[in-house]
Amino acid sequence: MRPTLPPIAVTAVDLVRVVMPLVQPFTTSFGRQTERTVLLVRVRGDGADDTEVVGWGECVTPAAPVYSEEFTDGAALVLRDHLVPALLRRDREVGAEEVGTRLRHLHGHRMARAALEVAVLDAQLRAVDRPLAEHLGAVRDRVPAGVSVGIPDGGTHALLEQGAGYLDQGYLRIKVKIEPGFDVTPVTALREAFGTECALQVDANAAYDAGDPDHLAALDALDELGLEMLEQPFGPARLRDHARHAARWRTPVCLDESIHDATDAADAIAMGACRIVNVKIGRVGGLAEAVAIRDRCRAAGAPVWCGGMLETGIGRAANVALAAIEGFDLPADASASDRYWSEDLTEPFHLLDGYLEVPTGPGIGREPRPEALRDAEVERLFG
Ligand code: OSB
Ligand code: MG
Repeated sequence: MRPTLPPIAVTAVDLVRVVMPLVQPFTTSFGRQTERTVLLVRVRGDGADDTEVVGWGECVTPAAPVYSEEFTDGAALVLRDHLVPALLRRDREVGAEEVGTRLRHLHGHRMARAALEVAVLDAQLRAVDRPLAEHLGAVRDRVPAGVSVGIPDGGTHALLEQGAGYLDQGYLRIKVKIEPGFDVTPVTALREAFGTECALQVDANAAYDAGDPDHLAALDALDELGLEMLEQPFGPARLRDHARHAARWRTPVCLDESIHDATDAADAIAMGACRIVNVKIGRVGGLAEAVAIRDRCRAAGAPVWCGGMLETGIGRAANVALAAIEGFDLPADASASDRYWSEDLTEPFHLLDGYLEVPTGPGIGREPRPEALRDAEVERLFG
């Protein structure tokens, strides 16, 4: 990342909430979602020559603390009462690095921080008319797209139907959400239906207990299926469980929930808890940390890939820019807009031969369509 962007003089920070219905329910081992309450951070400021710029960031928190401790109402509160005041207390001239340094004394709330970091960076980049991907050092103009398939209401049969649909559309790999009771049978069926024409991986979202012999038997059976990876079988803090079983499995373990920063990633790889790391801008507190994780993983020889949190076009634009940098060679959980929304908040992302195009406009290269914001709830945090 090039650190030379001029700061912006922030004139206002707003939280914008938009409720977005998903095109179909998304069920994981931690619950069933039918809509997302999208929390956007909007930063307004003056660039170097006093032109007004607006920057956007999407806070990827779920409504409830089911994926990690973070949840949307908590993120809104911590942004309002702590993060934004600490960022602007002494000086309203800021750059994205300040979101790291001025907030160093505050713990956690990485998704909230990340939204603020991306919004500030988006504004800075728009002020100098530079795309985020270029700023990050992108090495490709399109990124390979995977699709994350939730646990379907209709069981294995529905999973096969959905899988076939996504393969027809051209997705380059399928990730299936699993939980105890929905694992070996559906994933085996998918393997048998589509053979090895399709890269297949699974994500347990921490649903398995390494002390339960039935859980371990299911994971051992999945290990026979030649999957690309097994994502986060055990709890976020259960690194020793991951290491113990990863050593027996052929399938590489990928960690998602366990990895909060570059040190977590290096430690997890060093102890054998994973061989692959899922990088999410929100989960790790922003783009700077996401790039630092890439650096540490590369030094350790571990592949990384860009995960998703059912983002709208705002969050996806940042994800796709990140997925375009060196080291992000595996397909991202970045699907086309129509996989999530009947109408995205922004100009949509389309699947082209299994890829999403990296935005080329200034900043993240996407902004909410004004009509999409019409019914939004807006709260002023600063200015
Ligand atoms: O574990 O990767 C996950 C969505 C919400 C919370 C956690 C996860 C996910 C996904 C969605 O898998 C991926 C996407 O945005 O397409
Ligand atoms: Mg995951």
